[in-house]
Amino acid sequence: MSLLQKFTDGLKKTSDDFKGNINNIFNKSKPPEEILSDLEDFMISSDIGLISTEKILNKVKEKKFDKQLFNKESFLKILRDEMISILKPCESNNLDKNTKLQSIIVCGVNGTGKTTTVGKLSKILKNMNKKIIVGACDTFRAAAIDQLEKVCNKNNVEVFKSNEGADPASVAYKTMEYALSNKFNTCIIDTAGRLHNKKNLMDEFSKIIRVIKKVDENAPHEIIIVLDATTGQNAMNQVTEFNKICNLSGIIMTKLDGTAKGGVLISISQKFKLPIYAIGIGEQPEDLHFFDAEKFVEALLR
Ligand SMILES: Nc1nc2c(ncn2[C@@H]2O[C@H](COP(=O)(O)OP(=O)(O)OP(=O)(O)O)[C@@H](O)[C@H]2O)c(=O)[nH]1
Ligand SMILES: [Mg+2]
Repeated sequence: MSLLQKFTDGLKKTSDDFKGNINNIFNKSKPPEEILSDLEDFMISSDIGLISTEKILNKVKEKKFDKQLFNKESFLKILRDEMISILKPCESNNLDKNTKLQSIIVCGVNGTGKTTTVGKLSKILKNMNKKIIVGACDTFRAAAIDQLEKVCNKNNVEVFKSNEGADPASVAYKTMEYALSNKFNTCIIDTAGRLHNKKNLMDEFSKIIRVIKKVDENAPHEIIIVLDATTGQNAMNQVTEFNKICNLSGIIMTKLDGTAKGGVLISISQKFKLPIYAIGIGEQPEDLHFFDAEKFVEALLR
């Protein structure tokens, strides 16, 4: 199956929502002002974000509602061009920084899909012939360590673990040491879900970052926040809050298959301009893909 087909299947809910709304707006004959106001409502409720919505509306207005010029097709063209111009600069698959040991910390609030994403990502990197180790730094629950081992073992990816209740920073440190001395190419650290307003948990997260610098002063090479698309605009706050603690280097957005709120990727890109490394469009190990702006937009507006 082509990547476009996978994106199309995965983004079906958002795409159906987009299509349905746009068709409704243009199906009835209405005064231009009403069309404009409906388009504004549609774009805001689709999580495209205020700034992008405004930009698109201005471009639409430039067409002055000449009936010959302004129709669904010309609106779709403006929307497509604007989405690509926002998303394209955020497209990145540069997770191979060519260092001796690439270290990647994965963070986010509870249940966004971090652990499953670590499993999926390790599969992708393994297929790129990388020697990968994953650190089980969510030590709150034994089940979290078991879950990580399960998703990694499927792909023959080694997991470095300690016991339940161990200090996550110490597990991260030991994982890095082990990775360096055993010549791994990539070290991915899975962390526990944490709410940004829980100071002790955020302090613990800072400690993980601090401690691995003792093994490699350039570490971590990446701090990736995993966001759940179904949370819509709340994902924006999560990026803001985690960014206060660390320098996030990129985003992975999961569960784009489970929501009609896929437009949130556009407002996030517009606001933070962080690389989007990958998107999750399903629960299976192969359902994580490097982000491709054109294919994403094409699937959304197909
Ligand atoms: N539909 C869908 N489900 C996903 C996707 N990514 C993850 N999930 C599901 O989301 C649920 C939570 O995933 P986890 O990987 O355990 O999330 P987590 O962030 O590690 O959770 P905590 O460690 O408890 O914070 C699981 O049921 C996953 O299968 C996705 O792209 N699409
Ligand atoms: Mg987890």
